[in-house]
Parts: sequence; structure tokens; C-alpha cells
Amino acid sequence: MSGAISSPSTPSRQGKRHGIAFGQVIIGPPGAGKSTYAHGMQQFLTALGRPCHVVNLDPATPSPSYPCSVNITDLISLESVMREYGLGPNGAMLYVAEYLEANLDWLVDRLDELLLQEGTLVPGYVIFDTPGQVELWTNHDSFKRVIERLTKMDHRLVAVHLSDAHYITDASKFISVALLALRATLQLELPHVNVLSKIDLLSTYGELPFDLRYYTECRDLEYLLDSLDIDTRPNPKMKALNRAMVELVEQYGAVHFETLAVEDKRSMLKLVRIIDQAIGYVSLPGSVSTLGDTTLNEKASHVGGDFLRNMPTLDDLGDVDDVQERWGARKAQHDEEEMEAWGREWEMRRAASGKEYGEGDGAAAEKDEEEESDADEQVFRGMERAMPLSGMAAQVVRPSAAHDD
Ligand SMILES: Nc1nc2c(ncn2[C@@H]2O[C@H](COP(=O)(O)OP(=O)(O)OP(=O)(O)O)[C@@H](O)[C@H]2O)c(=O)[nH]1
Ligand SMILES: [Mg+2]
Repeated sequence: MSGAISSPSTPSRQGKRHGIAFGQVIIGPPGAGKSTYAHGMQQFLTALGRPCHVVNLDPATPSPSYPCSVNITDLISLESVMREYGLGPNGAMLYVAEYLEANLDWLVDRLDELLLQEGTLVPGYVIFDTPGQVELWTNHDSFKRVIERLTKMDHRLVAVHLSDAHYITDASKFISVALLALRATLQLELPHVNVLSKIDLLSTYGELPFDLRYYTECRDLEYLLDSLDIDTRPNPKMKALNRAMVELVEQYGAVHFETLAVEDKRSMLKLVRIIDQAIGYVSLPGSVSTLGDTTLNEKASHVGGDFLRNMPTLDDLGDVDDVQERWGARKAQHDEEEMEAWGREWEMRRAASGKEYGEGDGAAAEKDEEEESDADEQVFRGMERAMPLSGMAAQVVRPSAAHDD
């Protein structure tokens, strides 16, 4: 198929200076929550004072819900490929991946436009949202080579591999997910953070045979074989195959999972911490960005600056047993306690800023407070917009909600 793909003639690019960036390549099967996470992470990082760009590499989603800095559909559309070459959506997706590889300078130029600011080499932050076709990350090389080229240009990237946590309810599916994560790790040669997404739905899964920790640590997987054997008892070869697969995951020891509830700021913060470690990112409040509205970014940095100074460490953010406790059988009670705690947190913030501003010039202080409150509102509203699922969005601290009380 590559033969049908031509690259436009490009002038010599030798010696061209490129932008540098930290970033996340979000991969995973269809419906794992990649685009929702891309949107949520963009809003979350912006609120932390780390504005970032989202690049949509999924040609099947021409209009993603997040503000998108680069969109692959500006280069090539899935529909046109399907029409022109009589391909189905999956074949067309592979064509698009190959086309992107052949026209990689297009992507590099778009990224450079975003990242090279007034001649300075300030590292930016880029999130890549990708299609759910897993073969793109397991046995097709185009995306791999795209990532390799970006890495060579000093993009420090981590693959964030999302898998729907629902798979832990079925032993054979969970083993497939673990194998898939392992395969993608081998193929991509990037630091990898494997994530069980939608963990907020844990309480709906019914009773599980093992604690959540069992699945996240991916150890002693042979215990899963008991339930697999029930399905495969008539076929001893299948039993042996299942055992071999489980042993492969275990022996390699490279697969374990973090957890994610995209609307939960503690969960997002923990993932940010882990990802920062994986790419060597050092958080600096007030980072520079050309993305979107400057005022909002400055204000976001201000809000993020306060937040970062008091930011919990990984240990403070709890471990997987806490996640199980939070989203398991006692979820409703935790929801309520968390709402109350965040209401109090917001009140304290408001009281603290009232004191600070109240001591100076009254009118100017009031104006400043109003502006700050507007900016906070925008930032947190942004976070809320990033969390489009029903119900849980209220957990994001919203100034308006606290004021309304
Ligand atoms: N409860 C819950 N639902 C989520 C979460 N993240 C995503 N979802 C939902 O999962 C569904 C799929 O999410 P998407 O973000 O479109 O998934 P995707 O991986 O981008 O899907 P494709 O692009 O088709 O591969 C949507 O209905 C989301 O609202 C989460 O953390 N919790
Ligand atoms: Mg998507």
C-alpha cells in the first residue's frame, strides 16, 4: 500500500532547528477513554500552570471535543481515502498512518510553529491523541517511526496506554489486555505507563475474585488460570497456551497498571506525577505557552503556582488499596466526604484571598479579586468541560458552586 503514497517534494531541511517538548502519546483499544483523557489532561495541566497542546492523530475524529492545536484531518481525511481507494475504515486507517509517515514534515512543521517561540527553545508540552486500532501500535510500523522521528528531535515522550478497567472482570480478557500492553511496550520503545481507565466504575463490577492490587501488579497471574480452565477444560492445548501466555507476562515483569478516573483530580494528579517521572519533567510554575488566550494561561499559571507549592507527593496521593477503597463498595460515602472537603478547601482559598486583598486599596483589591475569580472560574470551568461525563463533574472544585452555597 505504501507504493500509492507519495511524499511532497521538500526543500533540504538539513540544519533546521526544531521545537522541543515533553509529551504523552495516548494509545489503547477503541473506547478506552483516550480522547476523554487527552481533553481532561489538557485542562488539568493548564490549571496546574502547564499549558499544553493536543495533537489529534485520529483521522476518524475530524472534530474532537478538545481544543486541538494540530489535526491530522487537515492533512488527510479517512473518508477521502475510503472513497478514493475503496477501502474499509480499518484499511483506510493503515493508509493514513503510512501517509502521515511519508509526510512527516507536515507534522514536524506544525509542531515547530507551536513550540518555537520567538527564537527561544522553551520546552513545550504536547499530548497526542491516537486512533483505537491496536495494530497501529503492535504490528504496523508507521506510527512507531513517526514517534521515533519526534524522539530524535528531542521530544521526550511517554506512551500512556489506556485499557478499560472493566477487563479485570474477565480473566481471559485481562490476560489479553496485559499481553497487548506488553506488545505495545516492545514495539514502541518509549517509556510506558499502562493505565486501567474508568476506575470510577469499579463499584459497578460486582465482587471480584481478587483485590484491585492483584490486577495492577500483574503478579501471580497463574491464579487466573483456574477460571480460564473452566472455559477451556475440553481442550488441553488451550490450557497449555493460556499458561504460556500468563507466564510470558509474568516472566517479563514489564506490565503493571496505574489507575485512572478522569474526572477525579487526585487520580489525575497521581498520573501526572508518574508520567513526570517517566519523562524527567520538572514542574515549574508559570511555564510559557503560546496556546490559546494568554491572559487565561497567565492566570492558570497563577492558580497552578499556588497549587504546585502545596502539591502532594506520590506517597500523599495514596496507593492502589486507597483507589479500591475510594471507588469500590464505599464509593457513595467517599463522594459525599470529598464534596464536603473540597467545599471547605474552596472556602479557605476564598477567605485567604479576601484577607490578602482586604488590606490594600479597597476598590483595586475588589477589582483584582473579581479578575482572579473570573480566571479561576475559567480554569475550573475548563476542567469541568474536560470532564464531560455525567455526575462526577461536580467533583472538580468550582468557584461558582462554592459561591452558590
Ligand atoms: N466513567 C468513566 N467514563 C469514561 C472515562 N473516560 C472516558 N469515559 C467514557 O468512555 C467512552 C469512550 O471514551 P473516548 O474518550 O471516546 O474513548 P477513545 O479511546 O478515545 O475511543 P476511540 O477514539 O473510539 O478509540 C466515552 O463515553 C467517555 O465518556 C472515565 O474515566 N470514567
Ligand atoms: Mg478517541
